Amino acid sequence: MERTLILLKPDAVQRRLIGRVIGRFECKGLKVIGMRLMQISDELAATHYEAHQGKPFYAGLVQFMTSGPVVAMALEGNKAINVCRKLMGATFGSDADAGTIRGDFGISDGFNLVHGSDSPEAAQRELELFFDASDLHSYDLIDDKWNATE
Ligand code: DAT
Ligand code: MG
Repeated sequence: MERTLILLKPDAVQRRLIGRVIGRFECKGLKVIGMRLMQISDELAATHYEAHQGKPFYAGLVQFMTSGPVVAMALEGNKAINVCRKLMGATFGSDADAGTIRGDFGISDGFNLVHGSDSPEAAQRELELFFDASDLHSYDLIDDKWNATE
């Protein structure tokens, strides 16, 4: 089982899409093991997106991510990192396939609704940035058997 960090970005919150976006992840079989509505500080945005520092879109990205509350979620499931990236779709809304979150709910390139960790290393780093270990919950769901790896 893998864990990944998902952020519902300020545009998802502002556009009242929280429920529908979380529903996509739940429908697929991912388990919510942590969740918080929060305001990202400039410092947290800078750390989270440190790989993009110096790029032309960086300042706008930090401004966007700190412009209003986000929903941070820790999700768990079989190959969760890659599965969530596929559910999200391509980075830009204008490129993302229909059937994906970015493809179905937005057309903007920068305002693209969701973040998802892109590797096991990133997932571990990002989960630690957004959650204390005590705020991640291990629990059984009645359909765990049907979402198992085999
Ligand atoms: P992703 O969010 O799909 O992992 P990324 O990590 O490459 O994409 O970039 C982080 C965010 O930065 C992305 O969600 C939107 C924004 N972004 C990336 N490339 C951009 C670009 N060329 N112009 C504007 N915004 C961009
Ligand atoms: Mg990324």
